[in-house]
Amino acid sequence: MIDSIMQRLGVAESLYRGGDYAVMSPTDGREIGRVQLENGEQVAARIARAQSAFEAWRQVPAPRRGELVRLFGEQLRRHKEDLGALVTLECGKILQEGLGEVQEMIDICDLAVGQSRQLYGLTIASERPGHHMRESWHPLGPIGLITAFNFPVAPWAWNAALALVCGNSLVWKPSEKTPLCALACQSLLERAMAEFGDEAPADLSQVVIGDREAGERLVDDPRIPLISATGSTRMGREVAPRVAARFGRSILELGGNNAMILAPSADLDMAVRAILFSAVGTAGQRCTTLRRLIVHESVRDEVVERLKKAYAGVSIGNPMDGHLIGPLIDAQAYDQMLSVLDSARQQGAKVFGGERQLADRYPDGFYVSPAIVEVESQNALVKNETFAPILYVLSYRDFAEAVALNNDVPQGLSSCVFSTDVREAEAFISDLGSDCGIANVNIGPSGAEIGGAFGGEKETGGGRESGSDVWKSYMRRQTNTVNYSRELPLAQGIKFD
Ligand code: UN1
Repeated sequence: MIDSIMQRLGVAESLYRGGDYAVMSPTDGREIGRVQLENGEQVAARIARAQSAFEAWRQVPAPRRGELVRLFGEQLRRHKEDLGALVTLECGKILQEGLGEVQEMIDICDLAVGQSRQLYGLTIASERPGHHMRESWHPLGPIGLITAFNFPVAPWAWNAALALVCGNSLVWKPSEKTPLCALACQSLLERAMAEFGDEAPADLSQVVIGDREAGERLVDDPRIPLISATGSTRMGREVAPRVAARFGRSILELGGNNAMILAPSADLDMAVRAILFSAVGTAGQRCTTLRRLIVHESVRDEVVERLKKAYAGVSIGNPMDGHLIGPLIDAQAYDQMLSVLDSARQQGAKVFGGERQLADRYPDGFYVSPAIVEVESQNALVKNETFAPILYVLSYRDFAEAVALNNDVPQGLSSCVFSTDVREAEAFISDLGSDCGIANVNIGPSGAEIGGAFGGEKETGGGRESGSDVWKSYMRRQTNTVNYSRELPLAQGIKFD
């Protein structure tokens, strides 16, 4: 199956069979490819080529650059099924979600095409007669992209589509767990480039398959003015100071510990459906996964009962076969989940679910039933992000206490409230409400649309990707003052003669 998919996506066999680094499918633990890891020298050579590509690409008018992204979007539409299936095979999310991820890529391409005609600045009133002042935006340089296994294609596309229309070249280091998806995206982009013609330089976009050494080389290179990295807070803690040390910029999209406040006035049917999708979808491996349910004490028992029923009915199995929950990425993720659940039990929490599934059928695939963990307080375990389907349940009495619990974690990505009380809903998204980058009302915390800015505060890293005015992050801002008079008045009223 992998060969026919890769063939249709245009990836040469030598790229995914030739190397000595094995790529496993989490669906059954079997090898689906072998790639070659690149060393630091090879990465440095790529960066040099990216620099030349940037110098050519920035000369192409922005709306023309948009045309390349439009063609790329067409390729994605044409190959949505194959790329979605590859995402499923390589990272284990269910096919519906694999396709959804490709849809996010298509959507961001559409947004970027429109944006390519709107890279506009400002005109600003000058204090001096006969002067114009304005602000303009210029291409930035080769952009370094680092992405995680759980969303192997969409976050790259959020960055790439915008960075390309903004006139930049790309060097992408995907997770070592999902290199085949990256090779496939690169191949589709190259097809779009071939259709587009000579204006697109050959090394406009490159993929670095590598490990830590390759990543460090990219992060430390002063020719890369911006690093956009998606991954764990631990990764961000290493990347951010290294980039800052050379005065580079970074966009960081790191860990989340996303909560839902469930108020007594809420539509409970809707809330239970939202919890199910956001807590167990993607087997709990989204950065926006619902990890904490802060439920009013008056509805707690009813909600937990309904959730247990819903959890018991959810089908777990091979993500290609129409189930709702696929496997965890690997044995390490499974061990991590187990050890967290053990600690929770030792601390007196009530644990439901969290057992290995289908071990007979898939001895090397790590399927688990999603877990509900009822805790007394928001302790250290709850404050830590475990990348697995564990939903902690906490209860509250008054709304201010619930908001305080929502905010009392180190991460600040996504959050939501389910309430039909307009005062609570508005308070939650007010200055005094949720401290997260995303705060929703009567919608779960995951599954954001690309039109909004995506990212979060505190240990989530502060970066924003996708929609809104995020394109500005991929450009450099310039303030221009033009004197069209015959005088030379100085600012601040200074006389200098
Ligand atoms: C991630 O898990 O890294 O909001 C990104 C969502 C998706 C993106 C998740 N649009 O869940």
